[in-house]
Amino acid sequence: MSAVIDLRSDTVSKPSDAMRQAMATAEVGDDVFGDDPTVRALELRAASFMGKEAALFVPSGTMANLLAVMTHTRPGDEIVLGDQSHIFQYELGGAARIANVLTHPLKNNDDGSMDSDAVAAAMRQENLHSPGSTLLCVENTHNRCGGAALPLTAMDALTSVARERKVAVHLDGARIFNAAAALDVPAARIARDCDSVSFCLSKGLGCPVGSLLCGPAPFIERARRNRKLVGGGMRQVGILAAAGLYALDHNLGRLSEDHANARALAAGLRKLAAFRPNDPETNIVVVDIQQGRLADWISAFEQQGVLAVAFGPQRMRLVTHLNITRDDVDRALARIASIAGAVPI
Ligand code: TLP
Repeated sequence: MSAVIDLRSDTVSKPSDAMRQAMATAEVGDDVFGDDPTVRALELRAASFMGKEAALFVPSGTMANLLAVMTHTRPGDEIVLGDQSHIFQYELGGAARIANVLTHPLKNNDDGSMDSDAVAAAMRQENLHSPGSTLLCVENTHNRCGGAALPLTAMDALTSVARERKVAVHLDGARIFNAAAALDVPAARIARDCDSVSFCLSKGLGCPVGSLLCGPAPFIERARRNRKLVGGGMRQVGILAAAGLYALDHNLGRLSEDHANARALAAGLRKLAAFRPNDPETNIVVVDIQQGRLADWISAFEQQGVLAVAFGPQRMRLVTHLNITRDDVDRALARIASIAGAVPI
């Protein structure tokens, strides 16, 4: 069979030879002692990209979000977040299990935002009976909302409600550079009024591993202790940080290619009666299945060498990334059309 086209996630992207070369030659030291110059360089770089004072290198986006929740809150507090957010949907309830906070989910709108009046109404003052809300979590781009880039007006409405209530804001910016490319603004503008922001190196940026949590220096120092608490202190990890530095230098400018490829993929799928795809703003295509069963489609795709994941009872997700070319998209569409049995509409 011809080469598999893996659209399950941008996390499947592999480090390039040039990135591996940068990793192999990285200067390293024991980062728990603060001795790794490459990690320090990456943390400075990340903070400056996000317009924050400091940053912390962590193994995963999940750990970055967990540390943000642990560091912004005290056990027994409440956090307000989207019902479709990664923190609520996909992090095994770490906020509740490890940070010991209540999670108060509110409906995510299709554009990934939440209604700011609903957020204001949900936020509670601590009293004898009620926990206090101390953190609002926002996600941009929004994964389950089809990679939507939250408009700045929506970000600003949410951060101003939180500021009025003296509630901190954490932005899960796992794919913030995709949002920045789609909105045509610097990532720092998106994160401007958020107290902390995390982003991932291991998705659209093509690194094998790693995320950064960014925020004020005292917050990052407390997060560093929490990272040690959950076992995330790493040693000669400059080898991984070097991949991050390489990606920030070389892989940001090309994200709009992934977005164009996602649009082409969605346009092709839209011609087949069985599928109703979103209008992707970034690199995530979500497809509502109109005919047949999702599981059957996923295995039929797989037999043709096209990999996708289930993303709801009758919804599939396909993600473009730096190992997917426009030719791969065309090949994937041809393979899908060959099994669709559907007449173009
Ligand atoms: N998302 C993964 C899966 O977990 C769903 C994916 O394939 O998209 N925030 C957001 C918005 C994410 O999409 C993800 C990963 C994370 C956080 C967690 O990052 P990792 O996988 O590094 O823990």
